[in-house]
Amino acid sequence: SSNECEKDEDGQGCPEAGEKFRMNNQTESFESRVLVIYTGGTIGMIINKEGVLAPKANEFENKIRQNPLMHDPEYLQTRTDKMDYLALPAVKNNKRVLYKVLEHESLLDSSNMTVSDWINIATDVFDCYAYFDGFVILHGTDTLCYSASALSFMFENLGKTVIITGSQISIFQPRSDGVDNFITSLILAGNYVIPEVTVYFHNKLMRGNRTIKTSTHEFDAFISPNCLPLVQVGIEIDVDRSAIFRPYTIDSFKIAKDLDKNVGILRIFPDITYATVKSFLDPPMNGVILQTYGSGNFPSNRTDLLQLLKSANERGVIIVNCSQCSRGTTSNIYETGMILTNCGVLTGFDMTPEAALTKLSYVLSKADWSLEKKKEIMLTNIRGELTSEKSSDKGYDLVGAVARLLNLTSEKDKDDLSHLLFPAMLQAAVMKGDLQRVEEIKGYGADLSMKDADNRSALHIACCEGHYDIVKYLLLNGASVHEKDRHGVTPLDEAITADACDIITLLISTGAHLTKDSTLLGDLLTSAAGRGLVKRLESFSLAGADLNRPNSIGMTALHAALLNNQNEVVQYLLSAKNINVKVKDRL
Ligand code: ASN
Repeated sequence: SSNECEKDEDGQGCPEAGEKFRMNNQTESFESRVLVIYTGGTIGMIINKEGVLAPKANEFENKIRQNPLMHDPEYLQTRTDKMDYLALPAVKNNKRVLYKVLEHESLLDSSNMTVSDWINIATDVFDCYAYFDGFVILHGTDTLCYSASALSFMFENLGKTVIITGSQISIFQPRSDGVDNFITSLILAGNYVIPEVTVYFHNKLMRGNRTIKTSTHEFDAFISPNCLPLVQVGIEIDVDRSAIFRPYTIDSFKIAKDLDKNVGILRIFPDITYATVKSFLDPPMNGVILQTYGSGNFPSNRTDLLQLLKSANERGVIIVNCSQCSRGTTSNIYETGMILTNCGVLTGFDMTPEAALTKLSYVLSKADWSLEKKKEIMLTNIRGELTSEKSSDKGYDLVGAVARLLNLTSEKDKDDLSHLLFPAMLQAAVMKGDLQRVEEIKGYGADLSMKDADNRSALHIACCEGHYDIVKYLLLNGASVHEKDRHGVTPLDEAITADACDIITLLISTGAHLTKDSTLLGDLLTSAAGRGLVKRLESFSLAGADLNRPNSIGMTALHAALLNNQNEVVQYLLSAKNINVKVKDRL
């Protein structure tokens, strides 16, 4: 729809805004890039002249640069390419995180956040999507759960890690909780592909749309009452990969910028008046989250209110029933719950009020969806925000069976075993091109996005071997196009090397993009042209490469083809779109 910003033709996001981050610098395979979007909040506040905490423009990055815990200036000094990023100090067994800070024009206490600020954040992520491995959003804690929930719905087919964090004490004060929240968020965003909007706070990474703020003063300010954390951080970083909610679509990253503001949360209390409920449901209200008692119960003797709900539903207002309790789900076990269903009120399962409200706002804005479809989506788990009754059937527990045989009992042992068994089984099946076997292995409880010791996933291998059907199956089952192996190779790089055009097209439709910096890409193009590899150049072009991209000495593919008498390549290049025949090399 017109309010969705899609990627431009070369797959590199909206160029004007993201252009400043185009990769003119080499990123090594042991490095990753993270964009930090600083929106305000206590985390960056400084005591002002009046003696109170407030955000101050153009101060955050300067102060961070002076803090050796957050920036290691020496690391980038040795580089010849004058990279002006910040570099996190080295962390054992992790990639070196290089990061940029994008500061919002007006820094906000998050109580001032509005829908338009969510759109600004979403647009920043979208514009810079191709240039970074992950994103960290610094945000005030007060409305952080609303923003996290809203962004989770606004981001469609998200493939990269987005972490929102903040703090209770400013990062510039000695007892700050912000230092760990910031540094660990950077480490997680730079090292793990967790394609969700998440919240990192006090040693836990939680699904954003599952969080609620529960404390005004404790460092442990957020909980995820109905969903275990995705990552627990202690001495080790313990990622629960099976808990990650992945997109199961062949579609690229988009943002939905239109949210319906005519929504609200109505908390029921004893003796709430007819007038209050009536005025709440009156036009222009389009959607209401009803916060009811316990497991979704409503006073069944209030026929006056029930009639109001019924007629609002008949007018097309979507009403969703969520509990006032944070833990647990709404259900129809009592008569006092069932009566709401009879009035057309939808169950909200275990959604938080923030998630339910922002989801409703997102769903209502979809002009091309029918009212029936909007209601159906409200009942469906679309971003991991609810646990419905239809929980997935895990199938045969292969790891459990092998663990019993080997007398392995702890969860840690079983987890290690699954990381040994499944990647090996999957790789053997994928190598053979045996899709049926891959499906069987999934039935044994395998997470198809698991990686081996070299960080290679089943998708890498399927691309490298050119098995289109398996690539498609893996993508439809949550495999990530953004995972890089130990050498920084992506599934798209593999498909290019295999000249598998159909796979390249499929990966691009799923949001894959080239990750090589400009000159490295130029080197690859000139090398292919010099060797007469027309097909390879076609593959690069299909993957979004500009065939004019020069190599390190300013030579293009056309130069290399002419120099090496590769006539077929010359003909191909001259017939290609937008080839520049006038470009001069450095000599
Ligand atoms: N009032 C602050 C905010 O939400 C609270 C915080 O960040 N801890 O911006």
